[in-house]
Amino acid sequence: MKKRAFFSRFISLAAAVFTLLVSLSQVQAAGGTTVYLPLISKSPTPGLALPPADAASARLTVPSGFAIRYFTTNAGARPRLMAIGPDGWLYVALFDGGSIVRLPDANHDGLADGVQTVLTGLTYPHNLEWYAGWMYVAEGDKITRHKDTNADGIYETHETVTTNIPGGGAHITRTLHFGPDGKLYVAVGSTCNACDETDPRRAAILRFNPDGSIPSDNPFKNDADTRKRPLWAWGLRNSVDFLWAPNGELWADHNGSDGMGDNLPPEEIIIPVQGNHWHGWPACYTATLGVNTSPEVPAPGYNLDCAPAIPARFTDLAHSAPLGMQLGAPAPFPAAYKDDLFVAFHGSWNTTLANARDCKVQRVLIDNGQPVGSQTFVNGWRAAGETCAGPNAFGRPADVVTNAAGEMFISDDVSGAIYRVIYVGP
Ligand SMILES: [Ca+2]
Ligand SMILES: [Ca+2]
Ligand SMILES: [Ca+2]
Repeated sequence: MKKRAFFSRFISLAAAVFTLLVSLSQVQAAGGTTVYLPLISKSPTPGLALPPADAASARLTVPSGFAIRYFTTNAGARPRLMAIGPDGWLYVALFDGGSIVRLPDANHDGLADGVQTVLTGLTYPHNLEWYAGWMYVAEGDKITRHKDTNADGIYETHETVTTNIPGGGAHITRTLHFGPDGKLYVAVGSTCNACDETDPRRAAILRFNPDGSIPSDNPFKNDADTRKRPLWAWGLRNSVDFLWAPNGELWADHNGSDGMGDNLPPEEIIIPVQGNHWHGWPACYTATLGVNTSPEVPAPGYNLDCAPAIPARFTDLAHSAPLGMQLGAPAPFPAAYKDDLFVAFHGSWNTTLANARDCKVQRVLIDNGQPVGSQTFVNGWRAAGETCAGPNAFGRPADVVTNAAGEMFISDDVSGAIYRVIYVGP
């Protein structure tokens, strides 16, 4: 399920359980046991708890009125994409740890109470999402789903959804999300920097039924090559994250090719993905920086007609490396942020220092449902005189999510930290 759908569902849930909170709290006090309360602040009007200043707040910059702190300094081995669970708590995929962890904040002090492992034995889990009572996990070469059958918080029932996902190659992360059509979409990056792929599932977004079967309206559902049957959209070199905009469009980001210098191609931040269409890579790219309305142009060494390629609608500087995305940040974030897109930029590793791209969280301003510009939201991980891959980096953002209470979480797949950003006032 899409993150935003969780929010609207959680808002209803939060309202429904609000009157139960007092009795739940009493149960917790009397029994001395851990009760996972819904995520509603206990702090005085109306703000969320702000922990004391720490190394993260000393180092990282946020816009005026916001504050950032560690939520945890160590979530585990290589945290990547995150999701807010049906219980309201933050869940994180540990790519190198092979596990999913939960970080509750039951005492609402703005700090994770601990790191609870809820699922282990996974192979390169990169993200997770709930659908119809199952936690779906995108592993390196398959999609699996898991259930907490006895409601103890541990996911002990496991099923393989599909193995029709290629593993390995230059891009080894896989990302899944459920669309508003109830279908399971899976992004698979390219095997290479720039090449003509032989496996139709590479540099593509695939589409399955929730049980892993092929939807009857997939464009290649009867193809003799069974690998091609889940193919939905292609020409996407490495769409590390994607989501659905309120107008129903599928928006994917995409990490552009290397080897074209520091400034080409612009990173495609919002690609309005269309099923049964090509999106340019490797032969074409979107050349405009920022808001784009032009067709794609040929990449060096190619002279294909780029007119059929679906261009990006919004781009940012080459080598920014957009990863996880979040659309929307509810109050107490100011209303101006409500509809905006937040993107974790991993930053550059192979640019010249003069053109080093910061590892940061970027805010793409959305007006009337469309991107109109972008600005830095959180920055400061990169060390002076280095790229983001340098040895002195403070870390490197991999994903950003917000919950219904207006808390933003940022995962850091280098330091292992999770940060929390809240709005504290003008
Ligand atoms: Ca806490
Ligand atoms: Ca269980
Ligand atoms: Ca493109």
